[in-house]
Amino acid sequence: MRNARLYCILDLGYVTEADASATTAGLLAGGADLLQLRAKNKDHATIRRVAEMLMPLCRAAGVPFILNDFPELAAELGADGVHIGQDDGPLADAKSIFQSKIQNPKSKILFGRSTHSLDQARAALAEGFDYIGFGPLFPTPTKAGRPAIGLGDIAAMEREVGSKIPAFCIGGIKRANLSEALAAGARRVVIVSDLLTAPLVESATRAAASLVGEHHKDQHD
Ligand code: 3NM
Repeated sequence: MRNARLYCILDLGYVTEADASATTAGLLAGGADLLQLRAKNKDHATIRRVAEMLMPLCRAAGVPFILNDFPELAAELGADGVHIGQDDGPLADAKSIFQSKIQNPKSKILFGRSTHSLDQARAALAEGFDYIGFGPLFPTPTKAGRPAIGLGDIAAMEREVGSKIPAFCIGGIKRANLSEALAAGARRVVIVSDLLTAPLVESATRAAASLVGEHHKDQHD
């Protein structure tokens, strides 16, 4: 987790259930370091079915499988982590819901929080989250209506928060503008639609992973 640079999301808004496994295999083969299942407006049965297809692929690749929302379902499924938003309550509540349902106690479950400002990023660190998302940097159709926060606070966020827990910049990041985000100080990124809609998911993911990795090497950290 500490070394994760590219966080990919299998978002059922872009990928059909029938294509979920093949697309996930492409993301993993291309170098995703973390994989989240995001399934807004889907029922639990669908989420469970898709998660059960994706989890063995993630496990075989040694990549943590994170469920967006639903700590209870994440525990039942044996996911490696849960990602929650600003409106999903305190970390302590998500943890206790998770703990009440967990079947096989694990040494480490990852809890991630979406943050949309430097203050929210600081708060998530103080609360004890294992990692954060920080964005959206650019306008994005994946979270339509949420205003972009721009690139100006990335450096301060990385200094104050990203130096303590992994912080993934997110929102409207594509291979085409990734260098811009990295130049502004981003060290880890989430890329969703640009990879899911690419004709060749694996090579698109590999290109993104290599851009993040190369930049990182240049920074000597
Ligand atoms: N969360 P894309 S932005 C899921 O800012 C999500 O918290 C965001 O998708 C946040 O790479 C976002 O297609 C969408 O823009 C990311």
